[in-house]
Amino acid sequence: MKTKHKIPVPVLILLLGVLLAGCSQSVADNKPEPTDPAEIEVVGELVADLTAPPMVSPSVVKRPAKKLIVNMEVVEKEMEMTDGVKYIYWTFGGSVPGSFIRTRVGDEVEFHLKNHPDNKLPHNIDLHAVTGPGGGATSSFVAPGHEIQFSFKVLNEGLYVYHCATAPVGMHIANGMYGLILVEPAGGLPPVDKEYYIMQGDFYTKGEYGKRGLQPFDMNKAIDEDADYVVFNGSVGALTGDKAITANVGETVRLYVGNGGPNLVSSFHVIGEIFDKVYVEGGNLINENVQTTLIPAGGAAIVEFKVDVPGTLILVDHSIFRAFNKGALGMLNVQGEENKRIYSGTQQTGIYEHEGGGAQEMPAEPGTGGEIVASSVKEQIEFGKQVYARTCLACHQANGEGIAEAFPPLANSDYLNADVNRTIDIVLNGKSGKIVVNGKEYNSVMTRQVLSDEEVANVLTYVYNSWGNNKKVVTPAMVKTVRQKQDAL
Ligand code: HEC
Ligand SMILES: [Cu+2]
Repeated sequence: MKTKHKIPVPVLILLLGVLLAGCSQSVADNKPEPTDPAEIEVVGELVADLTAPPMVSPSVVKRPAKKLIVNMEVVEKEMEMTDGVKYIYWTFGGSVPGSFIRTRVGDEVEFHLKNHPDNKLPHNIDLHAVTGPGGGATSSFVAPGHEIQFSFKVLNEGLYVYHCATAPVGMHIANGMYGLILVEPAGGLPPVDKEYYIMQGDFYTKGEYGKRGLQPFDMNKAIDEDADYVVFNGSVGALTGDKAITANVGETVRLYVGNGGPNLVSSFHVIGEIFDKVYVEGGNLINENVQTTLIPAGGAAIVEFKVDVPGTLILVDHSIFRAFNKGALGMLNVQGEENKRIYSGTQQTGIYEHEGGGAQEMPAEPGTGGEIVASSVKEQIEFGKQVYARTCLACHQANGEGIAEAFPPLANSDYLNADVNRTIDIVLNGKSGKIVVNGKEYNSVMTRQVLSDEEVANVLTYVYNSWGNNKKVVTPAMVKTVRQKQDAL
């Protein structure tokens, strides 16, 4: 409010009266907010500015609580895990971790979750910042090509993980379906010079670390917690070299650090720095002068420090083989004047380079089937098993047992065994409506699977030759015939 010193009091009262009567909003801005966040009224609407890691959107600083519209799309896509190694990631917003969401206490989030039409699977979202059933998961289950909307009021400040919670949950998380949502207090967090977003995750692939080609997810290794890759921001080297984060001497740096898991706990450490402040577990408790902070799977921490000397600071999981042999290593490049009073010494580069998998050979053959044509039924079954693991397993489960009421069994399925062309057609074109499998009724939707003739032949040969089915062999020619019939219609 503009007030000058020498306005007579009656005029001031009059002015105030006019303001009160005519402009309720500015009054709302000035009066203190209720202490119970549930009571905070929202003022206007805002579309959330979502950012891919390692960037974060600007602080909410002094903005009032608003209706905050979050538009997030689930995208399943192939990206690089490390040189020559590809992986099919499932992402919130196209990146691992998913887009950073910045809110403040009292915001009313209107969440729009879209599942891209080319995706193969249904997904949902569980936000740890949500007070309500499943953190939103129960209200957000969405099939490919669909959008779902749900709303929640942001009550607790802090840094929270969000993740997919669709069965099999571990697999959705292991494929990269996690991210962070920050809830700032009214007035925002104290200002700093640089802010970054980093999230650790562990990955499980059929091939060992560094084995080339498209590597499918390995359920058994995941259950054994035997990670091939432990990385920051989704891949080896996502924060090194020219992708390192940066700061200048004298600046304060705040890192929003999360751990998506699915399995491993992170001993987060920055080589060459001491955390001046840690918001322990992402909450309100502040610890000072910390060397290494523990970040549980499904948890987060905010760390802050001032960078005093130039050089490269190394971000690691101090379970140190993960850093130097599995990828959990990032870099913060600090530029500026040396300060010999704080640190003097030769600056060497290259001491903390990632070592790679060590003794692993580089095999010549590509990782999975698909592009290679199977030369025998045995090979068809072998390649088909891989297609199954990355395409069908999530719904029909590891041994074709399905999930009661939702996904019919492929094991010993009378429906499957009765008609091979109908089965091919289901894989090519999807299936909806009522069907009866082994005496149980299902009325759901299977989406069209985007696979080559070769892949369909292999996966069905695998299915028919597993779990008590009738051992039929499906050839690419049979798939082609069904596809052509469909195209002719
Ligand atoms: C997104 C989940 C999902 C995925 C992925 C999926 N299915 Fe299905 N599948 C279903 C659902 C749901 C039905 C039942 C559809 C209905 O009720 O009409 C079904 C039905 C079937 C059936 C007929 C019923 C039976 O149990 O015999 C076959 C065969 C089948 N799927 C094979 C596959 C194969 C092979 C793959 C992988 C290439 C696959 N499905 C991928 C969800 C899925
Ligand atoms: Cu998911």
